[in-house]
Amino acid sequence: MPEPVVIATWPFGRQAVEKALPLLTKGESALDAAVAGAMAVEENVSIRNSVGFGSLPDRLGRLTLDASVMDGRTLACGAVAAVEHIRHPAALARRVMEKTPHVLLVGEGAKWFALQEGFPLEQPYTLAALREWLERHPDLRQDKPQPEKKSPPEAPNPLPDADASDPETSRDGASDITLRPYSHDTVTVLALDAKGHLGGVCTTSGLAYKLPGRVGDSPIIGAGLYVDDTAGAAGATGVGEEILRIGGSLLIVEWMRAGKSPQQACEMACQRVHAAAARRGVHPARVAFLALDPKGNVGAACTPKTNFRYALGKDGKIELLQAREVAPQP
Ligand code: SD4
Repeated sequence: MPEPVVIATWPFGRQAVEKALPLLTKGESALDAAVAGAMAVEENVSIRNSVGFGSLPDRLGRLTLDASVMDGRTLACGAVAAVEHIRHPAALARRVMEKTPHVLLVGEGAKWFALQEGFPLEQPYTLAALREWLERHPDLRQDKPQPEKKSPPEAPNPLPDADASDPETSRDGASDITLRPYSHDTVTVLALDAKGHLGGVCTTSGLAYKLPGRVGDSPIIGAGLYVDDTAGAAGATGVGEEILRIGGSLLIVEWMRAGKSPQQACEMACQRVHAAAARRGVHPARVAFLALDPKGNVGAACTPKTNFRYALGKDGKIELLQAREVAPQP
């Protein structure tokens, strides 16, 4: 049987790994360990750039959360999107998986279900997060790009972070959405347990300053997360629109099923993101992928300038590793 392994996105994912690894070592299931790890990160309101309560709200100041869970043994999965006032969307997603015949509940319906299940409604805002939200608000920034006068008028600009002085976000060849370091908001946790089963969780507050109602990849099974004992587990972080466009996590799992290593599969997914951006004539956005195969091999890759780091727990040790940046093929 394989040694337990757990990986989680971003340096704050270390908290998830610190929680999950001892549970795996004690023989708990991959799904239980991954959910416990994700909840430890959701719990921490001081990680403003992370997930859950205390993170940066949407354009109008509402904090809405998304999460998904998947069990590699059975392909059982559950998710919630755009849910407010629930501290642990990962636990709620698991409850959707276990207690309903559905996969995804959204908004008020997800909140109603949470109440039925005994989850308390809580106040998700911290003063520190609200202060930062106001200071960095893209609609209030002095240097924000001035809209060109065009007719007919364009749809509301979905660029939360456009910056006229940044060649990547200036109008010429801009990414659709560019993430600033402070708007990283997702922990994806993938675990392999001592019985050889895989489990995964993805939980997020989405992009800071997102348009109200916007949902990214994280609660979409196959985009932000996919887990199958017979092939591997994959998860994503970064600009969800790019991950959704290519069905990132399922794609990686299917490449592993076809014989690619987790590392090769993550790099191929980055190339797919580049190809999709090239077809729209834009710079590739910042995205990152993590993968874990049923033998415990790990892969991680990201698009340029993403500076993606992840936490790995294995053999009783926890490390923070830098993922390989994949440039577009000429
Ligand atoms: C989303 N993928 O909602 C998430 C955000 C994220 O680092 O991962 N930020 O698009």
